[in-house]
Amino acid sequence: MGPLDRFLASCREVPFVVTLHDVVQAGEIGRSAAVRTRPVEALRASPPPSLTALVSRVPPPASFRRESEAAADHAPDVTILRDITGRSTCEGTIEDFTRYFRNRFETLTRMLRGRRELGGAQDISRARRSTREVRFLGMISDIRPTKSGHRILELEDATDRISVLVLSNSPPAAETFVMDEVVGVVGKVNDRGLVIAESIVRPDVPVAKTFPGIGEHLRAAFVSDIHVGSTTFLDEKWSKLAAWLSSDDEIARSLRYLVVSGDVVDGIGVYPRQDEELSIDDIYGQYEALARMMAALPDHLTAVMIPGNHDAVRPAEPQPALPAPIQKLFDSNLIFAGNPSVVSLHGIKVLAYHGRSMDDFVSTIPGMNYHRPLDMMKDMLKMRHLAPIYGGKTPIAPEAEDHLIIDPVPDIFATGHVHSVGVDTYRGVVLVNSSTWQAQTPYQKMRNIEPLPARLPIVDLATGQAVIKEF
Ligand code: D5M
Ligand code: FE
Ligand code: ZN
Repeated sequence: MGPLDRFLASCREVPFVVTLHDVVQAGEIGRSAAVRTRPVEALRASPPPSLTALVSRVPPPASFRRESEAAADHAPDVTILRDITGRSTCEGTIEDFTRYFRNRFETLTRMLRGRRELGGAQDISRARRSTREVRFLGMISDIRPTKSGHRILELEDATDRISVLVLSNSPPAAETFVMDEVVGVVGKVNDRGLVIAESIVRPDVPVAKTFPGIGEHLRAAFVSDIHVGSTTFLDEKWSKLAAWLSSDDEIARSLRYLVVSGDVVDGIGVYPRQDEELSIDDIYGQYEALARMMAALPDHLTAVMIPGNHDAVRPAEPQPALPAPIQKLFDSNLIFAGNPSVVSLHGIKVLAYHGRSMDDFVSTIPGMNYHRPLDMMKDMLKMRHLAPIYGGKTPIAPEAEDHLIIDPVPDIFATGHVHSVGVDTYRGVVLVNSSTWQAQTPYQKMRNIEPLPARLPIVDLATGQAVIKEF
């Protein structure tokens, strides 16, 4: 047993405090994971490339290029590159947590070791004894202000822990750090064994990439948080959306894919007294209603659907795809994937994540709020982790491999959950937050959360250009 294992096994004194409650709950997570996951299906293997799909990758000569292609002329080309469905192994034991955090630490430090600034990084145990400039990597286990307005970060690796002073007038002071993120530090050790940080390096998206782009203007649209079954589901707005999707509008006709990023129904028993706010109080009834809505969408649209915290799968992330009895209610045109998932659409890598961890960003980072999902998504990319803060509102299942690490860097990163909307880019990654089809709920009113419903972000797969259409 290595030092990191020992340190994790004695978790009472360490940052990711595993209490008896956690262990009991983790057992539950493991059990429900075992019940709910299903075998890998044929869909997950790469489909044989159709002639249409191959041809569509070759850009036509400029003179032939059109502003919009008819999606109906192009076969779907969808491959799930990464998700947990059918691969859950954890039982929620202490060993599982140890293994999970070791995997998270090792994967993120491997990314950091590739950064020039961190060349020759040492173990913390060696860095502590150094008197010169030091470089090391660690997981943040504590963050506290000093009396004079500076900050002290406590960092740990498998060998030791060390205190890092971030002076309020130094460059890293401009950054906000969160518990459990993995960073690299360049600094000098003072005579009291404290490291004065010169720079703090995140795994990040190391270089700005260009959007790969496909040969023609096919598009993908993004929805989430439909909340079918809720009394506040906006059925008239949805009907408008459905009518537009089936219309002759050039953009509508060019939509080849619909990415549905979770909370597709309102669910049952998700929060106290939810029954008072349900128009359909049966979980199958809710998915049946959604299946009818999806079946009414035009055939040229292939939907990929992941679950969210209101859906009928285990709440712990990574969540597997919706279970088979629910999938059976839908047309074959729909592809079910886990939360999160990396899905290739015509070769464009889309990372779809419902976005539950944004609750933890909002409650941890001063100045964050539910209307700034794009800022939180940029932070996730900088940290290369979808849910860096452990032990908050986002339940995490300790899988052998950390599926919440952002790898590969996607071309499009889509979230939902906060019932806001926005599009942006970060170092060449197209960011999409996909609104909601639910009006403000009494709970949101109480928490002062103003939703921005019935907005449809659309991304041109040829250029990465994103627009938002309002209904
Ligand atoms: O989330 C809808 C909105 O409510 C979203 O802005 C997050 C917020 N929300 C949901 N659950 C919580 C908790 N537990 N704390 C704080 N804020 C929350 P939805 O997932 O649709 O219920
Ligand atoms: Fe939601
Ligand atoms: Zn949600």
